[in-house]
Amino acid sequence: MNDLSAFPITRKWRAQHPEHIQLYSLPTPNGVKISVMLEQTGLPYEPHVVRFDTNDQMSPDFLSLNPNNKIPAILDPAGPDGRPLALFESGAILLYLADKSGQFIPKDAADRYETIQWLMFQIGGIGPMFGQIGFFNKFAG
Ligand SMILES: N[C@@H](CCC(=O)N[C@@H](CS)C(=O)NCC(=O)O)C(=O)O
Repeated sequence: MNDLSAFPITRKWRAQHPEHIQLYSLPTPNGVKISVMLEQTGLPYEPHVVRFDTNDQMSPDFLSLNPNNKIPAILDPAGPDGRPLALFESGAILLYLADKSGQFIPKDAADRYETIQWLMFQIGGIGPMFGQIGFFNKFAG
């Protein structure tokens, strides 16, 4: 049973597959990071387009999930403890998906923090013109 009705964002962007991760995004540099991660991990997801030309990101339904009016954002019906989890900020979402899938992030604590270090470097130092997926790939395979 995946009841996402408590999340107002699902009123504007209806879930056809409420058992899948709901992705609210657009193919911008920050948006594609999450699409690539979802494709690479194989986690099932349902994409929803947040259109900037109609200011979808400013709509009350979108702001209910991310009050900072930015894509990407996700809603996972099967988050920690089996409860739904809503997340925004590409770095937080990438970490969550890495942990959930057990891919692209090492289990060893030192290697894990090194990966997070480069993730933060990308977010804070390089900005939205690069995707940070490459830093996770260092530990892929
Ligand atoms: N720090 C955020 C930045 C997200 C961001 O800047 N998203 C842009 C598109 S790449 C956006 O949604 N802009 C819409 C707006 O500001 O109204 C993240 O990493 O997720």
